[in-house]
Amino acid sequence: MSRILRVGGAQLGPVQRAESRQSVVRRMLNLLVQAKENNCNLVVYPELALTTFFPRWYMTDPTEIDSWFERDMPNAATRPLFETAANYRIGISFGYAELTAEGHHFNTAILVDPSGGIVGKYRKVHLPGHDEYDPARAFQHLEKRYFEPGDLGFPVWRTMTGIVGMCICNDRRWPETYRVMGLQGVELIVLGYNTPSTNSQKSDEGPKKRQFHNRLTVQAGAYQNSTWVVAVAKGGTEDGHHMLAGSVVVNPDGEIVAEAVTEDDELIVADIDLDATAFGKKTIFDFARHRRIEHYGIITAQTGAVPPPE
Ligand code: CDT
Repeated sequence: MSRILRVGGAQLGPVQRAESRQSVVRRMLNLLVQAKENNCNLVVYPELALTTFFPRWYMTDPTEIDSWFERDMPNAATRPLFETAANYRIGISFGYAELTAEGHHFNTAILVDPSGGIVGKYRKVHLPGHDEYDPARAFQHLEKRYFEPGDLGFPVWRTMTGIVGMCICNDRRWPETYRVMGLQGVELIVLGYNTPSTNSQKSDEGPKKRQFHNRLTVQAGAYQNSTWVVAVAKGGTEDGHHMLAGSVVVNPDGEIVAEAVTEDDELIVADIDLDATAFGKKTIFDFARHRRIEHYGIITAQTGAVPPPE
């Protein structure tokens, strides 16, 4: 049986603060129509796809904060996306801010299979930024204020003929993210990101270096775990803040096989042969043969670096 999936990376251009969920969903539907015309089986959208990247705003009013979150999924705004995707028999994945019935706030992504059912949920583990207003930064990145760290780990799911996992934005910079999924045999990792084009704490770190780090981490994660990775951005200038764009599909050798050329709504398409993950998993990254876990304990025993005494 062929295990070739045609995947669409549905990059979104800027989403302004005033833009409604309904308007963003219309843009997502336009990309879904393009995906249908290209015979895609799966479409991946960015992190926090339904709104502007609101953690750049410092807010204190809980009602205002909660207005950026979704209490149900699907809901009235996103139902057309679920229904159209199911009608087209296309799986989708997208990110949104999740407010649970118990009042917990997460930066979440879901995986929806071609029948329209949610098969997987992931809550962002590595939250970047800070939790209080920081006047020293050129702009704010308040994910630690608005979200709790994800509580679901890094699960993978058997769906769409493969083993699929998710992570979100900053997670892609951490090798642990890929390795935990790699140890579950992951064949395809889908992720969305919202990366500012400059470093708010280092003004000379601009788009060129940020794009280098973006690709470095995603390509390394793919290669070292012999998995496909589809990384999908928001791009362009959101409320005066430029976002990185640069969506890519990376093969299990770590090579880029499709990449966005604009900073706007754009669909990139690639055929992903899930069987192409097997060679690396059987040879250089045959974890069962080559990993030496007796030397890795420190990775889960401590968080910060502890240099040797002087
Ligand atoms: N959304 C997100 O996780 N963005 C981060 C920015 C890091 S700078 C605080 C990223 O890793 O791209």
